[in-house]
Amino acid sequence: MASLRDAFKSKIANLREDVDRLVAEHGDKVIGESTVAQAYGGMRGLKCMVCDTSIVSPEKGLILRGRPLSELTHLSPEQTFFLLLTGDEPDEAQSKDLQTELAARSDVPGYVFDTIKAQPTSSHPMAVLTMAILALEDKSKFRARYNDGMTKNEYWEPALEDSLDLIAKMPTIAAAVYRTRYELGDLIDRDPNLDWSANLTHMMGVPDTTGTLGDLTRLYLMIHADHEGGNVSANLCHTAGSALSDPYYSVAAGLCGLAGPLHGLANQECLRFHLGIMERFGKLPTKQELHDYAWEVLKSGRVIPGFGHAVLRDTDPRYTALHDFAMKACPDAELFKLADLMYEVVPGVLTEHGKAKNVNPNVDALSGVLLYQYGVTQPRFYTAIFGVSRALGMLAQLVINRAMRTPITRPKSVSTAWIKNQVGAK
Ligand code: CMX
Repeated sequence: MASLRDAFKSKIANLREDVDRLVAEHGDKVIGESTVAQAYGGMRGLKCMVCDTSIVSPEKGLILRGRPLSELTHLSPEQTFFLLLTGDEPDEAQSKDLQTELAARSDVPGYVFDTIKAQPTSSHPMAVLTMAILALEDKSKFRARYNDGMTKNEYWEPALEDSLDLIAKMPTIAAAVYRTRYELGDLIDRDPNLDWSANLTHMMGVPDTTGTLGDLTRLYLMIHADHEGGNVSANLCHTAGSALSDPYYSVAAGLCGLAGPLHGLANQECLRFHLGIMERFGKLPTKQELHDYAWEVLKSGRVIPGFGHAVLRDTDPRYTALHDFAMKACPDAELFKLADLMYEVVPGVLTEHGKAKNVNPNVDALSGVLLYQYGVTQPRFYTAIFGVSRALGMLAQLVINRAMRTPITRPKSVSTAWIKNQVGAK
């Protein structure tokens, strides 16, 4: 049985050889072009970076290591990290080994809790989570080894060490942010009998009234882990890491992007949107009422959170995974019924509106509803839970990039005057 480290190590030589040959033999071949619209339009669709952990197909959605998400939702988040990093699903012994390793690394130094407690309760949980991760940076083995001198070939080893340390501590840190930020009393110790996911909600102090809280947490943390390389959080982590900023800095950079309302914060916005509707109508609205309200929102210049996507052009399979779960766990919950009503009404309204390229729901249309239903009733915390999960994907990508000796990111920017000159515009 090879541990995660050995399993990944055994792949590196082949990966390097493969890519070195590809670049040597085909380095000058064109794989895409960039247009003026892309340069001004958030580089949408521009093929200029590599990510082997997952891809997002506009029609099929998330595909992890060549397999659609729908085939993989049985995996725990830790097993997903193994898969993302090595390309292989871990066997039972490897899964157990990784669990044990994460448990052994889970202690968080006291000064990290002090950092969390020092922030005012007005601070957003994402800001506090990011600060807490930066407080841990002094423990970076990557930075220590770099300062001592190491070759490029060795970068991946301390990068993986830092990644495992950080992943192991993320639930404890996030739970401390939650309990401190919402003044819920003393911090709760990790339960050695629970896995990485279940420990997060256990340490948050969320009561498990149905015995299925662990299942929801595992699913939530699994489906949010990775979404190829170009999304804001993964891209920011990648760019910071390419400068050889260590994994703590790099994940913090990614989380700062995740905190934006068009990206990870959409889950908070979406739940607030749902609660706002319930408050306004005092009951489940009729289809007509929801239709009119959606139009009111659009006319006021706001977006309808939980719908649309930069890459997807169909219903997000992460939404489908959560929907399947909700159908079993809370089919009669009012908020779930509202989410279903939104699914019936909003795509039509967005189609009439005529702007959004994708009128279907994304993961955020349901993720907050489920958390709320299970007793996590503070929407501002939702993105922090997303962050715990997204750290897995960001770090798998980062370790692979250090193993592949990926150089510093430095695309070329051009000026508007240059573009005008280039295309012959006045
Ligand atoms: N409500 C209203 N308008 C929307 C919309 C929505 N849900 N989705 C897209 N549009 C609008 C855009 O704002 C844009 O308008 P302008 O031309 O006036 O700027 C137009 O439709 C075209 O946008 P697009 O090309 O379809 O989508 P983008 O790639 O620009 O943006 C996204 C993608 C996700 C930011 C956008 O769909 C949105 O704001 N959705 C709501 C927020 C949300 O749910 N975000 C979560 C994304 C999930 C994830 O990060 O994985």
